[in-house]
Amino acid sequence: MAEPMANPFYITTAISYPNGRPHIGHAYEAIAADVIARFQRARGRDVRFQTGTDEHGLKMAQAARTRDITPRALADEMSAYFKQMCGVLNISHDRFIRTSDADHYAASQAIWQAMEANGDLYLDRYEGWYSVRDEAFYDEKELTDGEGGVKLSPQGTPVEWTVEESWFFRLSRYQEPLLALYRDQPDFIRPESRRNEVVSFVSGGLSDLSVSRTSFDWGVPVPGSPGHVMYVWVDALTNYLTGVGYPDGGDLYDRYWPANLHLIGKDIVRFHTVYWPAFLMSAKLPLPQQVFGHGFLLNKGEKMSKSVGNVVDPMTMAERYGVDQLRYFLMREVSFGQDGSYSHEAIVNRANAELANSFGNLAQRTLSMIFKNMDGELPVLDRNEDDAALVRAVAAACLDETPRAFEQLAFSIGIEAWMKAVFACNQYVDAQAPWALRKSDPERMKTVLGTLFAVIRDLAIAILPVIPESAGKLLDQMGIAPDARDFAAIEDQSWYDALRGSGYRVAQPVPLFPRLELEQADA
Ligand code: ME8
Repeated sequence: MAEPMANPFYITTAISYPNGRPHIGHAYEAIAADVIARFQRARGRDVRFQTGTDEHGLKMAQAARTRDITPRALADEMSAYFKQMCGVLNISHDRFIRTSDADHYAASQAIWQAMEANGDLYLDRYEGWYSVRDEAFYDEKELTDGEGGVKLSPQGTPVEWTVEESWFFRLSRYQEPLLALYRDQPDFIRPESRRNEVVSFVSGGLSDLSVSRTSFDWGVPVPGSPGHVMYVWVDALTNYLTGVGYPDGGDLYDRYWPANLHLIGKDIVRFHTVYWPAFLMSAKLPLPQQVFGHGFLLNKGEKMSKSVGNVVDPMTMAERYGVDQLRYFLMREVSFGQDGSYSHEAIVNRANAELANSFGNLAQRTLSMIFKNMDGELPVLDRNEDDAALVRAVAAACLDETPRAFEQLAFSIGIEAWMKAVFACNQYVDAQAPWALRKSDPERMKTVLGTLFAVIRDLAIAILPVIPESAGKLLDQMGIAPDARDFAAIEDQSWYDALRGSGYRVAQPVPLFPRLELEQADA
């Protein structure tokens, strides 16, 4: 077993704008980060996992104004839904940060002062294009013409001409250091396609960045500059530092900074791979190891939007399909890093075929045959070559192929390897036909079922990061202790005899995955 507290791993999601309720894209990111966090814990790493809400800025201020409430009241109300979503989806975060938290103001002001001390902040007048929806400034050359003479950002959102006094960050100074970073740390931006976009953007030259606003006051006050609040992205990005105790330092900071992975969506890669490392360099702080920009989820191939009316509430989906079915589908179906599509049919078919019919059925029939035909008692194993081949195939998937893919964040590939091992088990059941052996060769039946019990335990541990509740319930039924559910446990060969010797008996198993109905009102 790995040493406790060895090898820290700090992972963060983006912090979401709580200007409305969470949508399935937010759920997707939280689930992916949770799978990574659980996977790394099972690898023996000392994981810290942070998620939360990004509460300042004009977008929040405007959303609050349309409802005639304060931005803080809107943030309180909506942030609670994001927190609730994390609970429902079984997200194992260590901290849910809100940028309105007091320690976050202190951290944002500290990084500001560090950048100022480095000579990177100056006061000037901002004149240019701003998109409230993206909370982003754009150069004229990036814009396109929309309908009715409206100018649009590269994200397709309307921009407004803005003129105000502003603090500027000398981003232009950081072009060379950033290009050197992308060169020296080739994995800093993943996937490759996002890296190429950023390299080409930065190679084109960087303008200084407007980093304060005077036209509204919903933000972190700029130290020593009354009337200015920080540009929302300065404080938003700093959340990753706040969560580990910056600027005071201490145990959390020493263990977890720099972060190992910022997991974010593809639309905000520029903020995380250009602005954020530049701010950190300016403040003389170590840089995160990696920023991964995942793809977008599309509803039947279409972008979600409130006006199209296809924004799906993840809580409703979890209730309809089951939390683990939803988690499994999202990680299995979408090639991580690319956009992916979901539909009622696709979720139902995937959950039924792979969770209910393949893995669930394998576990159900094995445990119930041991319960009925063997009084629940695990046999002494006398394995032949067929049995050994199955054990090898499952071990190869659970200890090698699946974790290797997960380490690379190639979840669909890792789950596919796991599923192949499940298929191999089902083929083995069909070929060995333990129900027939019951009469013809009861000793052989026992070995077959004991072998299946052993490999199902490995399969359940390997898939635990993806479907923690149902794989956990299965392991409970199998008498596997919660502290023996990691990759080190899979490698340990002594568990089976220990469990057999402990007097453990298989009870009547409880089904794990109900079959979902396809013919229902469409989602
Ligand atoms: O961008 N599919 O917040 P946000 C997948 N506050 N992911 C999606 C998605 C979709 N359809 N739509 C959005 C913000 N996301 C900022 C982040 S971080 C310091 C500040 C992802 O609520 C999006 O890419 O608009 C982002 O990673 C996250 O959801 C929150 O988006």
